[in-house]
Amino acid sequence: MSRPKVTVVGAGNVGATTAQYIVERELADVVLTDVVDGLPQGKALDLLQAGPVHGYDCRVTGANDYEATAGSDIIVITAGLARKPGMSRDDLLMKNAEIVGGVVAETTRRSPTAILIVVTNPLDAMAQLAFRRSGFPKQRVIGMAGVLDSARFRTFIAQELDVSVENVTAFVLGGHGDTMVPLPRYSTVAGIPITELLSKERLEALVKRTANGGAEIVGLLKTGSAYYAPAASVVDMVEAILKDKKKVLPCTAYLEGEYGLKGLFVGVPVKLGRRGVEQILQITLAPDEAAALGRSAAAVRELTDKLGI
Ligand code: TXD
Repeated sequence: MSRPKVTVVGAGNVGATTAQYIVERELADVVLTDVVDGLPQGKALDLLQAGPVHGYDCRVTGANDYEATAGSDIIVITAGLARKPGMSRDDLLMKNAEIVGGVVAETTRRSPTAILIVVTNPLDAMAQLAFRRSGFPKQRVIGMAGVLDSARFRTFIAQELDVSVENVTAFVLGGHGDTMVPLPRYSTVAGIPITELLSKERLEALVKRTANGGAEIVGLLKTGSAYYAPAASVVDMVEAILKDKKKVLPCTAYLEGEYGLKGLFVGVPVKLGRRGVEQILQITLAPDEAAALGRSAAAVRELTDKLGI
């Protein structure tokens, strides 16, 4: 049986780390592409040479063009510019739209049955752009943000209560960024809602830190943005798809009436399997949660309107 094939576009921090985690878990052969001459080839060769030490046989190929990407099962798009300190995700909008649009055209032509996982910011708008440009069915275009945002929330909850991260599940909805909507009443420690374990004030502080999670790391790194947790989050999605796990994860998906939203990519709980987004799970929101989701969707809509998509 041949291994699945995953193309990772963009051999920067998130892209290269994604490639690394995929082969370390022996999930697929990886093709890594980038516009910078030698960068994807060098990182691919380096990763290949870690294989004997780690004990993986997955092939890793680097390229500056798209020929080697043909017939991919999944295409992960990380190409673009990352945020610098003081720069919002939205500042990236126009530049990254141009990059992602080009990447989608080149890759989908060669892998017409692939599933697209979009990572480039501003995430929700880039997912929508990829959906429109690819002409793919909505099940096969997914944005990564919720897994990361909920991982951050889980980290802070586990730290605060001094419990294992494995005991903590967290639920976030909405767009990636300042308007995301963490849902504490659906976030639990071994099944116990965290609203039972944390004071309102502490909870608010953790929610705030989660929403600001990306900026906190940008502020520390100064020359780039987070990549270990983002790459781990992408690979969780890749694994759920390739292994047809039917795993429920918060992902950015195209809504057609779910949660009262139409024609827009927003973060919601989805079931991920070999066909991509196999189901969108709907829950009843409290009025304040619905209002927060509405505000988040409006922020996404502002960007998609700017792009005319
Ligand atoms: O939660 C999330 N969705 C995110 C998103 C979490 C972390 C990072 N997030 C966004 O992913 C970030 O704001 C950026 O828009 C992307 C990639 O972040 P990364 O940290 O990996 O940025 P790098 O290290 O600058 O890498 C980007 C690479 C770089 O090597 C460029 O040369 C390359 O993209 N690039 C391209 N590759 C292929 N094709 C084209 N056109 C291209 N343009 C740039």
